[in-house]
Amino acid sequence: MTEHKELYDRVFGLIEKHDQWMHNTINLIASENVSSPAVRSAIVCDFRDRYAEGWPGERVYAGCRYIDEVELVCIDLAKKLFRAEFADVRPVSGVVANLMMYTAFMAPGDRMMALSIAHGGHISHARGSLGGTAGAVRGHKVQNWVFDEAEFNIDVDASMKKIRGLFQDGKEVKFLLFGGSVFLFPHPVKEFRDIADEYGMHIGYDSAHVSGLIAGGKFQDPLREGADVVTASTHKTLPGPQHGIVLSREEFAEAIKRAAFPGLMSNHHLHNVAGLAVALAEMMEFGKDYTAQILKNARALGQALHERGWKVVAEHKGFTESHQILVDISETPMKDGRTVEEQLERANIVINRNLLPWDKKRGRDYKRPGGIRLGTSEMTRLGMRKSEMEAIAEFMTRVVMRGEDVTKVAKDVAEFRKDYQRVHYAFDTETPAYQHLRFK
Ligand code: DSN
Repeated sequence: MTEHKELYDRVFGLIEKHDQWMHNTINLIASENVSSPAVRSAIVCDFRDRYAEGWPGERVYAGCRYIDEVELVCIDLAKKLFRAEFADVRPVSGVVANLMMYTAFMAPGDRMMALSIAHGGHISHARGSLGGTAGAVRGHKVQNWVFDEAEFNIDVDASMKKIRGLFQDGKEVKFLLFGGSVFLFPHPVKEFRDIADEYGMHIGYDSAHVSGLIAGGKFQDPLREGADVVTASTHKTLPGPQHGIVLSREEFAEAIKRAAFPGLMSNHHLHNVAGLAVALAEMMEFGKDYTAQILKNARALGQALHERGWKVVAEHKGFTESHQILVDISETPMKDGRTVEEQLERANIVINRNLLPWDKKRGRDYKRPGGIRLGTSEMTRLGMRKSEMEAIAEFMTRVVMRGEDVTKVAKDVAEFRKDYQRVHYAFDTETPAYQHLRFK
């Protein structure tokens, strides 16, 4: 066997190992999900090898007759699901969707408001000194929303005052961006529509984490509340392929389309557009039930951890109104998010460490933050409900609070997971959730 064939086989061996591990694992990463067998079938189609620059019907490439039809179906489904006048399904990720939004609504260097990373903002919203996409790539001057840490939301009055102060100081603000990566409660979009009109600002909303919940009618409805543009990645609470989407009104369509092509993308991963179309159709059919259960599970997980002595953020507000909960683990025996993340992973429980708003004051950073973020989208998709959330809280408690042997817990987790191996809320509920479709 040649060295190259060995490496080739090794890659497939590692893929198999990963799939087997996922099969035995409780995945609580809030930004992930497991796509349906139908979505997975779509994204391995021949579209993956083709080019189709531009808008359907106006392509730069020949050979797109079926690709165009699929993209038009995808656009149509997106418009229906989100009740949007305009949808562009080309962004290849949530960050590219955000870049399309910045490009369409601002000139390089314009000033914008966004959530700081410590308060849940995404790196693509951040200023240049942090290497954030908005600042480092587009040159935007980023001012942060004033955040009410007790309410875990944007402080409307203080932020309004800040915006007026900026204008008084001659620092014009062009864009108000809502949304983020830690997103427990709906943001106050409608509260800012009047001030946006007064000063001629546009409103954007990054729904990457909550787009599935919005589609299911279970979170806020930013387009109805005053947002001019909504972006998303399509693989978090919306369980599609790794891709992006931009939703808006017809009046902004041309600027957004130009930002996609020729602005930011040559090709736009056509197989994922096919996968997204399938995912959107499944959301139309099953999205309401799916998202209702995600929310119930997030609150149930928060409650179950709280009852076991964990400090879950925003207890007085029922912990969350989304798929996520945030937990301050600084007073647990493990003390920092990285250790908790590593030990839980050894016990077959995958979560991510997360900065808390008050971490910086306590001398912590993202490497050893005081928090963890948990999401219920993927486990809900496997058919789990309240009692399973209690079981998950118990597994986590055994590892983090009681210091039990992680290999013993890992075995118990794998045993528990045996009963949850199919994707629910989908047209095909028979194909195993983590089966690798390999052509031989
Ligand atoms: N950074 C990801 C998250 O976990 O929120 C999204 O890109």
